[in-house]
Amino acid sequence: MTNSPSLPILYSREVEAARTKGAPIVALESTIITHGMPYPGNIEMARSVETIIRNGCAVPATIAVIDGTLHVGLEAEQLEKLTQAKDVMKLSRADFAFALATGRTGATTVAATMIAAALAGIRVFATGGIGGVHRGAEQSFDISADLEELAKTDVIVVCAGAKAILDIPKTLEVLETRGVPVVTHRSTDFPAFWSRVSGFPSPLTVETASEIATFEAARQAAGIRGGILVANPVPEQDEIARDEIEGFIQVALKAAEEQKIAAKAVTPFLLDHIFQQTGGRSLKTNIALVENNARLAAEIAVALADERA
Ligand code: PSU
Repeated sequence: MTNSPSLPILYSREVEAARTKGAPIVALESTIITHGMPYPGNIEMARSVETIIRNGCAVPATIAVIDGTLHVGLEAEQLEKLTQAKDVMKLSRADFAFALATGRTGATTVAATMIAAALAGIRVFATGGIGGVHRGAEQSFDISADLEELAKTDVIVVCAGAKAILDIPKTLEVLETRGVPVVTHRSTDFPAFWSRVSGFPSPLTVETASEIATFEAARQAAGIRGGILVANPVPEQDEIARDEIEGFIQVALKAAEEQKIAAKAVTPFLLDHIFQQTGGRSLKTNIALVENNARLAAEIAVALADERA
C-alpha cells in the first residue's frame, strides 16, 4: 500500500511497477462496468480496453472503491468480481468519501475517477461518454457532477462526446462557462456518443495526441487548472446514425418519465432501455467507442511522458 497525502491507495501490481518506472498510465472508470453495461458485455469491454492500453505502451488503471479501500488498478480477479457484483454504489464527488468512510464497495463515475486519478498522479483517463445537462434540466435541475469536476480537477478525459440522451448544446454551454476546453479529435463537430456528429460545432479541434500533450503543457505553463475534455468520435463502421438513435432515445425518455426515474438512476435506466430497444446494437457501439477512446488515451499518455522527457 502506498500513501497519497493522506488517503491510503491500493495499487495493482502493474500500476505500482509503472509508477516506479514513471511509465505512462491511463485511468479507467468502473461505473461504466457496473451501471452502464449488462454482463457479460461489461467484462468483455473491461478486458479489451485494458489490453488496448497495454498495446498502446501504457498501463491501465481501472479505479473502484472495494470494501472502503480506493483501488487504482484492479487485478484480473477483482475486475471479474466487480462485473457481477450486486449492491455497488455509483460514486460521484458527493459520496466517494462516504464509501471510503463506511467500508462500502462503489464504482467511480467520471467525476470520482478524476478525483482518484488526480490523487494517484494519473493525468489521462478514458471513458465512454461524460454526464452532462439532462434534457428538461430547466425543470429537473439534473446536471451531472462530471461537468463541475472537469472544471476543477487536472485530468484529461477522453470520451466520445456527451451521451446523446443529454441536452448537448446546454452541456457545451456549461463547459464553456466553467472554462473547460472541449477539443474534438479530427472533427469540427462535437460527437454524440453513438453518433459521430451532434450537429453542434466543437469549440476546438486537434489532429494528433501530441497536439493535446502540447496544449496541456501550455495550460500548465499558464497556471490554468482543471481538466481538458477530449472528444473522440466513434469509428464510422460502429456508429448508429443520429436520426436513428434519436427515436430510441425518445421512447426511453418517455419510459423514464412514466416510471418517475430520477437522479443517479436516470443514465443507467436510459442506457439499458436503449440497449433493449436496439436488441444489443447500442452496446456494441458503446464498447467500440470506449475501445477507440482507450487507444487515443494511451497515445496521449505516451505523448505526455515524451513531453516530460
Ligand atoms: N460512459 C459510458 N457509460 C456509462 C458512463 C460513461 O459509456 O455508464 C457513466 C460515467 O460513469 C458517467 C456517468 O460519469 O455515466 C454519468 O452519470 P450521470 O448522468 O448520473 O452523472
